[in-house]
Amino acid sequence: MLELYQFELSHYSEKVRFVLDYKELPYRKIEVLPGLGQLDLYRISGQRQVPVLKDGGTIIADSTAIIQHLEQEYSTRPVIPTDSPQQGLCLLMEEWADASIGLNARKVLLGSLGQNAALRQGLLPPDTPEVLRSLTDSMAEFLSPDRWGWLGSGVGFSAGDIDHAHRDLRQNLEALCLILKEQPFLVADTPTLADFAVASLMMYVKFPNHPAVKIPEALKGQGVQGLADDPHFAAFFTWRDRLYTNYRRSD
Ligand SMILES: N[C@@H](CCC(=O)N[C@@H](CS)C(=O)NCC(=O)O)C(=O)O
Repeated sequence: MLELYQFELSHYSEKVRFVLDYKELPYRKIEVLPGLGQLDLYRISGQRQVPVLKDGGTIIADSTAIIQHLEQEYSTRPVIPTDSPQQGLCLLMEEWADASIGLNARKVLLGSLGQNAALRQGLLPPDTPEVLRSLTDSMAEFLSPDRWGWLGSGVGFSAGDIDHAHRDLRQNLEALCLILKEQPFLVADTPTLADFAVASLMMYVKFPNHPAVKIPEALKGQGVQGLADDPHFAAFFTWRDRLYTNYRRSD
């Protein structure tokens, strides 16, 4: 059986899980322990990031490489169109989702931890003692991005980086809403890798409320203030949630 080394909370792992589900391929998830578990991952894959797929004797790191492998080896329900312009658009969008949405989403999530107690608490490991939980809340002010300015660019992200990421994501969400107003999916009449990449990489902007995503209940439906709750982007999140309902499998 296929084995996926992953973090449940990783949006790049989510992209692979979404495609595995769409292709109806059974797989076993192996949750990697941040830190120590990544040493084992390094031993098997030569690098320390998730996701990594083990398919028999083949080990593949990187979500894009994994999905290309799946597309080659398992032809049912292809996710990369064969028609040239659509294929080009699909591959471009996937790369844009990985490089732009994925990184900006990480920044805005970090930036909103200071303001959103539900996000902050949901992201703590479930076994965090109560005393540490309340300490995290009383330190919340210090998590606010404008407190980080003095830390410089070497530590976390500066408040300016976070504002910039926010602006980029607003523009991305506007563009996505415009495309999806006219068509059911981003590049074709059926879902493609572009849809799964964009939907998954937006995970940190608004966490999906779907049973297949095994994240703390407190996180489900929560998101980044000013993006997740902006009515202008409701159409995008409704589309994303429908993609989950139709194609993500609960087990
Ligand atoms: N380009 C990679 C990015 C993977 C990535 O950033 N993984 C993160 C989790 S979302 C990770 O493993 N972080 C741990 C680390 O860098 O040590 C892909 O598409 O798979």
